[in-house]
This record gives sequence, structure tokens and C-alpha cells, in this order.
Amino acid sequence: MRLSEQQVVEFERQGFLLLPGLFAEPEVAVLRAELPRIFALDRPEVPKTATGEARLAHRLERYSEPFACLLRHPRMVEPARQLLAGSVYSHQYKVVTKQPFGQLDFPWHQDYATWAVLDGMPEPKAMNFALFLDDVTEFNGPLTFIPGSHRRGVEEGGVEPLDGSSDFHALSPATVARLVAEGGLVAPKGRAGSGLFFHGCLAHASGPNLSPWPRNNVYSSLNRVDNAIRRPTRPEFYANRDATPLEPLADDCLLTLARRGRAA
Ligand SMILES: O=C(O)CCC(=O)C(=O)O
Repeated sequence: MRLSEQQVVEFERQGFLLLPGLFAEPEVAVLRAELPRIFALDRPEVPKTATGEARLAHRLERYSEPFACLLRHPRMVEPARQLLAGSVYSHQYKVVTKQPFGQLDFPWHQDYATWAVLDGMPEPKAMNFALFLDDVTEFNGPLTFIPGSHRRGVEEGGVEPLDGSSDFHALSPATVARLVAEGGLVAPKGRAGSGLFFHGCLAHASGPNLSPWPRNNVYSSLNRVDNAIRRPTRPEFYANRDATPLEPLADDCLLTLARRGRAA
């Protein structure tokens, strides 16, 4: 799958690109059906908060066939190669869950700043792909971006703890206020199956889920193979040491799994 020139320009200008309907409902359903089993797992890749809530499940390809398929899906890997101009591997691969009425939020940060400081990623030649597994609305804790903030590079901040996750590089309120004065705020929303590419330096945050509906997003953080991390300090499921390029599978790989599930 190739992005149009206009889509590439939009990504470069805004730092993100929303693709509504990138995946069809049967493809999303086969992934969503895995979530209750995944979040019940007792594994280091599925850390819990102090109150026992799950925020994240990492390296999904190790224990879920549908998510192993998504990791190499051409609708994710090929645009990432195009936007980053080279072969890519997945530095992090995770689901972020926001349960109905859940309190978990993500303070303002830039992912690349964390990858640079804690993992030794040399340059911001890395980005995220997010796939909405549920409809994302203004009510269920959508990702919120400062458009254009990626163009400023790494902003000042500090490493802070995040309950139920690893430490991360947070932005100060003064920095966020300055960036918002320049770029404003936007929260891309859409139906389940929408895809969202966003630059590793894009400032983002998300609030708690106020609604009675879940919000599960799956993220693959794609890094250029020649930009592999040099000084990891975190467990490998936060900072993949294996920079083998992702080779795309067939476009119908998830549909094949969905059909197999229906036949069983
Ligand atoms: O899914 C979310 O609400 C935020 C996730 C996020 O910001 C991150 O993983 O860096």
C-alpha cells in the first residue's frame, strides 16, 4: 500500500495522518476478541498499576496469532517504510487499554525523547502506527496531539515514573503551553479500524475514559533499521534489541484468520 503525495505532505506538515477505515470490521474483530485473554495473562509484558489495573500489554506477537499477523501487515509496514524512507522494525508493540470509566491517563510527552534518553535511539527516524480497536470519541480518552510540534525536535522535559508502565520523558506545562500557542490541539477520532500514523517527536497526551465504552488502541512504534537503539536501559519488551526488518505478509492475512475462526 502506498500513500499519496498529498498524504505524505500532510504527515510532514502536521506530524500525523489519520486513515479512516484502514481495516475492515472482521479484521478488527479478530484482534479485539483476543483482548480479554491477553489482559488476564500473568506475564512481565502485561504490567499492572499499583491498584492492579492493566494499562498496557507488550510484544503481542509472542502470545497472539492475530497480533503477530498485524505486526507484519502491509497496510502498516509499507506506509511506515515510505514515510521513514527505509526498512523498519518494531521498537515497541503494545495495546493501550482504557476501560469504561477508567482513570488511567498519559501526561504530555514525545515518544522519541523517551526512546533517545532511555534506549539510546540515535535520531528521530521513528514513528508510531496506531490502530483503533474500538470507536474513538471525545468521551473515551482519545489521543490528543499538538499539530506541527514534531518539527521542533526534542523539547525540554524530564524522566518521570508512570504507574503501570516504564518511566517516560514528560514535557513541562510551560513547554506544552508554548507548543499549543503555536499549533493548537487536535484529537483525531474515528470508527474502529481507523489507522493513525504519527511522528516520534509529536507532542501528545490522553485523558481518562469518561464513557461507558472501552477504548483499546494497538501501537507499533516503527524505527528505521539503520537507527537501531544503542544503549537500552529498559526490559526488551519496552526497547526491542532485534532490528530485523519487518517483511509484510499478504494483505488478507487477518481476514484469513477471521474466516478460519468462523469455520472452527
Ligand atoms: O493510548 C493512549 O492514550 C496514549 C498512549 C501513549 O501516549 C504512548 O504509548 O506513548
